Amino acid sequence: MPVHIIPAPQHLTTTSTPLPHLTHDEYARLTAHLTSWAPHAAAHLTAVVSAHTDTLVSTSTDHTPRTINTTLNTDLTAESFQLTATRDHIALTAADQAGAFYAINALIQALRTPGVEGFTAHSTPTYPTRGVMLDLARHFFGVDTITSVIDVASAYGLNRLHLHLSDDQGWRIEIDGHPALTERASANDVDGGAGGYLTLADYEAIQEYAAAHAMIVVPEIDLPGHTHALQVAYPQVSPNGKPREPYAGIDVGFSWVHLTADATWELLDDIVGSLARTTHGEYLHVGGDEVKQVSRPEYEQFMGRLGELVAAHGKKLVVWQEAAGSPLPQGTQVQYWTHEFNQDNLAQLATHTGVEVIASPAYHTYLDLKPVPDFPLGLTWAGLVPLRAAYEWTPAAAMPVIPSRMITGVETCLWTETIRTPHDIMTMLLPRLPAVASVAWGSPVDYPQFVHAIATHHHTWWHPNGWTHYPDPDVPWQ
Ligand code: TNX
Repeated sequence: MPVHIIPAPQHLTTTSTPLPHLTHDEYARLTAHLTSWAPHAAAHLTAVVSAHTDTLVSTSTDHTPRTINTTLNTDLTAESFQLTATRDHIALTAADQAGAFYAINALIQALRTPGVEGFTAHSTPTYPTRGVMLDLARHFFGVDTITSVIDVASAYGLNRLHLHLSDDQGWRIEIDGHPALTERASANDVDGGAGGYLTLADYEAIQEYAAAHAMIVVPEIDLPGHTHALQVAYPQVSPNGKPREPYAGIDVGFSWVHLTADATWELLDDIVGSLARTTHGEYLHVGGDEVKQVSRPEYEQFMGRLGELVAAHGKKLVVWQEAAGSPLPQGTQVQYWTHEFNQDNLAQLATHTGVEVIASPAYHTYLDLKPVPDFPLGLTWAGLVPLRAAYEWTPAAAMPVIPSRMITGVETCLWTETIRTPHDIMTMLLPRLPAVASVAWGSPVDYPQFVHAIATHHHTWWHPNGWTHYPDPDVPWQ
């Protein structure tokens, strides 16, 4: 059986001879090679092999020990790799640590399939930013669930975990010097439930786990709208200064902070400062979406000032598309999510210089939207996102207003208004996350090959890992 790697490599040749599993000795030699220059890939290989020894390790002695070569080649495109795996040798060349991690993923994917043929793959990501967003604000999820999302996302080549850490319903991260925030604004969710928040130690643990899986974390504090919870803790930053009760519901667009008060900017300086100090990656996401009740000039002035604040704390900015047209610092990433609203400022976005665009068109990437009409979970405001819609699209065609040279990323989003458990998360992510991840990688294979790969090589592995999936009717599940 030919190998089916997801995301599919741009170049793949197969040999006709089967690829026997590696023996303990071969894994040990491969791990030792990698440890010297790609320790995360080595550790990942060790972890997967020890969790799945019975299915991944051969005890047979019917082939002579393979030659094993690994090479760092910094002339390759960032995160890319070349991998040959046959009964005689394993040769792995990677541009960097991330490339080595993805090569190991490809090897593991291949070895999961009994009787798979040997192969050579050359694989290079098309978009440098490949993300998954998890909304912790509507429902809160802790470290264990977040690390399982990292497991799934990194297995399919995503390199960014965007955490939506504040919204009307709750505040989800500890901020240095402001215990009141998490004491007063975290114990709530869309059901009026217990909520919760990440301590700074949790946040550090998540970032370390992400780094070990070739991912960075981008925290989002949504401003100036989606801020009801912030105002529950700090009424002095609300437009009228009045106390507020926790909000359990799923409306959007009704809250905003006082845009110019000193109290607002002093608090934001502390919040951005704490996040900047505790975030390893170079980006902070500061929202900017769905601010329906302030004038456009006031909004743009606020976003411009917020951009300066983030830059003063040494970070680059990510914002939702509504912020296009505001004075944004060079290097800002603007995250596109819909063409239903905001046509004017999308046109403005196209004229920005030094700004990048991340493609998150809801119709293809919002995995909180239902895959079929009668699905028990999910929203429908932008229609349905069946598996095919998550796979068959291109960023350029989905965002016709945006010049393709500006597009540097693809991100899939999981909002959690209707998502309550870790099982709900996996059901919405699988099998659609590998589909969006394939678009982000720029995989060349067509949809029938993708669903065949899911059916024959992939889902059998999900359940032993505790990952549930939606049985999309397009997939010939076996
Ligand atoms: C729109 S996308 C939102 C979120 C909702 C989501 C539900 C965006 C920037 N804002 O507040 O949770 O739709 O799909």
